[in-house]
Amino acid sequence: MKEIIKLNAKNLSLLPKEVKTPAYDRTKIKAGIVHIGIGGFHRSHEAYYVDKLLEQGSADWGICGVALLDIDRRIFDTLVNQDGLYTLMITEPDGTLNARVIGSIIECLFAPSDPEAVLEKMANPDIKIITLTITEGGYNFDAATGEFQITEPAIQWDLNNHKNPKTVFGYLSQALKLRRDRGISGLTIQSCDNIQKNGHVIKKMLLSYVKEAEPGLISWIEKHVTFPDSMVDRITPVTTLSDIENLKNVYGIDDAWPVVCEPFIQWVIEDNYSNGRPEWESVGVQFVHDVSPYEKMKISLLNAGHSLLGFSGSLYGCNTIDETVRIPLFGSFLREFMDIEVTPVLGEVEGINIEDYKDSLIQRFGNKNIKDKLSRICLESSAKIPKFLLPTIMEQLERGGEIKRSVLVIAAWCRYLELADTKGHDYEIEDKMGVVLRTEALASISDDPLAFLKIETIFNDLTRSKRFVDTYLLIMNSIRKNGIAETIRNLNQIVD
Ligand code: CS2
Repeated sequence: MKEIIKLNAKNLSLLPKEVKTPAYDRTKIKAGIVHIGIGGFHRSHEAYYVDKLLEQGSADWGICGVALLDIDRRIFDTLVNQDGLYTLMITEPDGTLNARVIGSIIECLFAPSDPEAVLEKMANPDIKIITLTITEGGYNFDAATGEFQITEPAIQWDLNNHKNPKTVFGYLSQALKLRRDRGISGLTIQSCDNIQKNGHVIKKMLLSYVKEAEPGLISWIEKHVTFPDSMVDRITPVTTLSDIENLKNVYGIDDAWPVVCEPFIQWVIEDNYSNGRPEWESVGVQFVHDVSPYEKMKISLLNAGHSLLGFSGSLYGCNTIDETVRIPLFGSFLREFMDIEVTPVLGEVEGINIEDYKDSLIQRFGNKNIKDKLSRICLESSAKIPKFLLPTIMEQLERGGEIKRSVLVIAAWCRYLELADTKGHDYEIEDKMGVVLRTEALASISDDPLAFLKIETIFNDLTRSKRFVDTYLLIMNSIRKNGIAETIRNLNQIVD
């Protein structure tokens, strides 16, 4: 029987030779980055790039990972038990598995039990960058107005409990205040979430918070802190028990929380750092003057494409992205959505051939060894859809372009909410706005057909567009009556 080795620093040298392990002395690495949100995506993306960087000898750029929320306790405990180590299971389309133990997370902190340690760490002069993966919903802005939601209970808590905050805004503002009061240099705050102009957004949200919490700090932030925009990409499904078993069976590694991901990886960043940065370009990161075209392309093709497959695939009874995209009806529908509705709103993207990019997305989605569950894609859609899809609909409405495929995604989302948890439909609603979503989706069957679209914090005033509303009603009606497949098949007849 294969010997099973528990993953930790002491056992690294015992792992099989085929598994790449950190080639650097982790005890000599200093943390230069604090990262908030040590979920799967951070561990497949930034932590991987930093691991490669440390391999090249940049010893000042290790990561201190912060688990911010109570629900992050499990990942925190797991990483602490494994000395910050975990296995990245990079899975090729042909099934080849490349396992790499990542060593770049050299410290971990759990904010709910020691907020002071987190504030002190962020204020430490060695820390030059704070990066964030706090999800699209974590930025706390009203999708309709784009304004910071100051009345949110957690934000109100932070305003009254400066030393014991709960949100990223409370932490950042107090840490920046400590830096200013102690005469320490500013730093860079870098969002790694899928939001267009993510740097601008975090800056605007943070300053709105600071205006209430510490108004005197605003000018210092303006002068000493930068917020680069960035586009991030690597498909990272939720780790399953069978991934954990697979790692044991193939390599004999006992890792309580490995991360599975595709081989593709991309990070395009605006070169705007206030206090130095690693030489990320030496490990494949691309620095550009304006990230917007890259972000827009990625979010409106990849992320919105995911949502399209997520809802329509779920209604059809599929479980994963690869399974859905490989059904010709859905694969071609996705491609039409990309070609007819998204491509016209994208400008030139330097160095990228959009046709090739779309081809590669469809191939990446089809990687049958990345079992990316539709449930992951559909969760928290109230935060995703306004960023991934609504901008495309709005631009197409303005330019008189087609919208029916994008609108079908909204109707499929509403139908998904109507059916969730009913007999024969085992999908769940995992969304901060879940109760409102479900209530309004159900109300749209009986009371007011537009009830769902009238959720203003998501759809703003889109119901004022007659073309949008008419298209939606026709498609919704057909999905309810004939199902998703028939509706896609006959879409050109349903809406001219
Ligand atoms: C997905 C993303 O959450 C989602 O809906 O579209 O997590 C996607 O897999 C990543 O952004 C890929 O880079």
